[in-house]
Amino acid sequence: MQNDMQNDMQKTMPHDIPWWQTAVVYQVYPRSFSDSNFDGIGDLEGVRSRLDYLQWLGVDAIWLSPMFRSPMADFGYDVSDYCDVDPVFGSLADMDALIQDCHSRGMKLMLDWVPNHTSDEHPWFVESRSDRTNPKADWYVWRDEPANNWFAELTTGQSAWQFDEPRNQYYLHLFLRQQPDLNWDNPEVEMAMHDTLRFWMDRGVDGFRMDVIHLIGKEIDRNDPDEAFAKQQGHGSLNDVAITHERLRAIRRVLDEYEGDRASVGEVYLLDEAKMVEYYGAGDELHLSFNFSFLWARWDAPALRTRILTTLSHLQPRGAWPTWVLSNHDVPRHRQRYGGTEEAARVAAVMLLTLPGTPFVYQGEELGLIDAVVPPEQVVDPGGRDGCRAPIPWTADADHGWPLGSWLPFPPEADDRNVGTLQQNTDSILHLYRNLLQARRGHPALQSGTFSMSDRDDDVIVYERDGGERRYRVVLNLGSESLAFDDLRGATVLVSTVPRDAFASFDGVVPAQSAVVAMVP
Ligand code: TEU
Ligand code: CA
Repeated sequence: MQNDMQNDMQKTMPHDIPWWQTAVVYQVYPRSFSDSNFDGIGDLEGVRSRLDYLQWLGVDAIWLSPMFRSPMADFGYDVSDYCDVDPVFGSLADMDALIQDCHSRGMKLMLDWVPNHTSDEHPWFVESRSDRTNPKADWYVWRDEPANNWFAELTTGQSAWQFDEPRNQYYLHLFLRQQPDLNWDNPEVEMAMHDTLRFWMDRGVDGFRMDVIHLIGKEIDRNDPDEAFAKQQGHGSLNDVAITHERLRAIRRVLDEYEGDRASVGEVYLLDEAKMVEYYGAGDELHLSFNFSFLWARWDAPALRTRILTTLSHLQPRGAWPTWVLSNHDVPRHRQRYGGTEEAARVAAVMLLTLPGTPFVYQGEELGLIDAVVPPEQVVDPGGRDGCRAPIPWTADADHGWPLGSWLPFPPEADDRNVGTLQQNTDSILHLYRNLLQARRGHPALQSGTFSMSDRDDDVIVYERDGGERRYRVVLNLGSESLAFDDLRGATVLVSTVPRDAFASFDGVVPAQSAVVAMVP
């Protein structure tokens, strides 16, 4: 084992570790999770009714994608009131009940704060666009001419500037034109947005996933030299300016006004670990940041080893805590990206849940889902992301727990890949996720032990987590040949992606396309 990736994560005893470091966070995309009133759209009561399931699975925290009031041009990422719940999802009273029920089960709840832009139906924008002198005139980014060459996301090759009457000016929108960018250079905007955080922390939420948080600082009156290259994806993944860090420190101070480790995880959509890590600041900006370089890595052992080691080499010297994410509501599900086999999805689950840092599980990945095939007439997302947002199949019945249908078609194989069916089969991928979550709780070294990766150049990723008293070896065999580890003969296997005879002693052999977590004898 190489020792160069050792870190001092384990030096803190488990009880000193904040919840967001040991937790497994489960992303709920509320439209597609569970529908309580049978209008075909998931809702807050639906989430609440499934907390038994999430507790059975063993997750520690929920990140709830936006449930704020919204015209739904971007399915909730276009907010028209940060301090209310959209009627399609329920009411503020439903949110209070959800927060309380999570807490009574020892689960944390994080909301999805959308600070870069509002909906064009937000009263702030309605006022701002009405003329050039109203009190909100400077709350958005207005110019007489497009101030730069930036492209919008979620549309192909569309300018990020939209002409608007009656101001006879252009406004900036890095996403849809129904999502005007807020002007964070205006201190009134910054204060108003801080108050939206306080509103929810007063109601008890434990933290926030912060949507495209690296965009709240911009150098607007400047062309981007790489923009032509970025035409297909938009300006977002190129934007990285110093002022954002000052604003993140101010946001951190708002979180720190509250008791109880209120946490932030930023969607820093920069495909470069060295840039991404800056958003942790000196421990005074984000608590956690997503890591899209890892998410987009190929299912290939050398590529993954490189991304893991690169990530840790940037984070560890700063004491920044890593996150690991394979799927979310914006990208094709990872089983699909990794070639479609369940074997790969199982090995990926072991990797996700044993790397050093906070793992995020996207609803449905524990069922091994791939994306729904959405026929052209059923496409609703302008960004082409409907497939990964398909509703969760709860039962093997024809309606899969959505009695009057659902807003999107079900994923493939829903007759077999549904919660009810997989719960009954202890060899299922769902039970694998559950076993991994149990193993993390029973063996805290898997949460916060040191990490060291074996130096190899084959199709197998091998690393150890060391808790001081016990060492655990994780073997991820992505290759096509089985591999024998002599020193693991007789070891206790905590988790295996292939069924094993519980009474037989471990022979140290890890078959092709499989993974184990073993206690080193
Ligand atoms: O996503 C930001 C983001 O980087 C995506 O737009 C990504 O580039 C795109 O989905 C291609 O994969 C966040 C939210 O997660 C997304 O759902 C929103 O649409 C977007 O911000 C705007 O709020
Ligand atoms: Ca509903």
